Formats: sequence, C-alpha cells, structure tokens
Amino acid sequence: MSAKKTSLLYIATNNAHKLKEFSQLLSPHGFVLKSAADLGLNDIPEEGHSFAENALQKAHTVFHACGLPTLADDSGLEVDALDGAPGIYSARYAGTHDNQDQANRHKLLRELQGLPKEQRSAHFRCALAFCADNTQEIFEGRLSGHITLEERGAGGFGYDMLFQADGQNVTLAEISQDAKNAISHRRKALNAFLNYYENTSKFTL
Ligand code: ITT
Repeated sequence: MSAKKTSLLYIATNNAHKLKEFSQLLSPHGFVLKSAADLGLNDIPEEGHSFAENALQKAHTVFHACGLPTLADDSGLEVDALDGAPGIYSARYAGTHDNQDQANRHKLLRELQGLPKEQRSAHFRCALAFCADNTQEIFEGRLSGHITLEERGAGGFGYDMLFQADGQNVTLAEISQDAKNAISHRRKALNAFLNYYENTSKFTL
C-alpha cells in the first residue's frame, strides 16, 4: 500500500515515542508528518470515556487549529485481572511522576503481585481518529499477550518492558522497533486507516 502523492498529515500527539512510531509506519506510504507541537499545542484535552472518544477529541482539537488532515491516537493497556485497568488511564496510572513510564510499570507489577502467568493476560488497544474536511473516521487495533513477572528489555516505551505478545518469548522492549511495528496495536489500526485513505479518491487523486 502507498499513498499516490505526498500527503501532509498532522499527528495530534505530544508523546514523542508515539510520534516516532507514526513516522516509521507512515513515511513509507508517502506521508509527511507534522505534530501538535508544531502548532504550539502542548496540552491537548482528553475527557472522554473510551479510547475512541479521546482519540476523536484530540483529532478535532488539532484539526480545528490547522485545518489540515489530522490523525490522533488514544491507546493503552487493558489487563483482564484488573477488569480492564489501566485502560484509558494508562498514561497516568501511577499519578504524575518524573519517570512516568517506570512508575506506571512498578504500580502494575504491584497490582499483579502473586498472580501466575495464566492470570496475567492483557492487551494493548489503539483507537485512531482521522479528521479532515467533512470527514471523521475511527480505526482500531489490538495486540494480545500477558504481563511478565519483571521488566525485561530496554527498547520501546510505556509498558513495553512488561508486555509479551502471544506467540513470542520476549517482551516488546526486547525486540527491534521494526519487529514491534510489524505486530503492534498501532500498526493494526494504521493498516485500517491506510486501507481507508488509499481507497478514498478525495485523498489520493
Ligand atoms: P498523547 O495523548 O499526547 O498522544 P499520551 O501518552 O498521553 O500522549 P494516551 O493518553 O493515548 O497518550 O496514553 C497512552 C499510554 O498507554 C502511554 O503513555 C503508555 O503508557 C501506554 N501505551 C500506549 N501504547 C503503547 C505502546 O505501544 N507501548 C507501551 N505502552 C503504550
């Protein structure tokens, strides 16, 4: 799949790790990316009750500021033994800390202390909202696996050091960025977006 011409796309995120993954995943398809920071938007509200609602709110905020096609990601980790927590609260699960990702991982390990592998099932979810003139679409992706007993690996971000995808024997932080991008929840949601975008003539003609 590839866009037929170079397309400018705003990414409504302030998370540098997400932006890097979007860049790796979308550049081969002819997209040139700009970020929320390029518009001076450093704190985009997310007040919804679902990944999709939050993604739409972020996409609308940036689209109204730039008037150009915008993609927003709201994503997180749902752990079955915790009734789906941290879910939409994944980014600030442990409150606000200097080393936010590490504090979140430590809290998750504490919450799951004593549970064997069979009771540590979890999945990452990603909702992507796309806004453009007269257009609003949502795409979703999911990656299933389990939460490991300890942190392993040094790559990735967020909960990657604790997440082992089904069929793998290493965490997302122990594999290359390309290998993560091949299977991730973000990749799956982006595939759905690309399929839509590249088959919608008003964007590709
Ligand atoms: P923006 O709202 O600016 O995009 P954010 O980090 O606040 O940035 P979210 O509200 O969508 O974004 O929260 C996503 C959190 O879920 C993120 O901070 C991580 O803790 C976790 N997360 C999402 N995708 C992940 C991934 O691929 N690997 C590891 N953790 C991930």
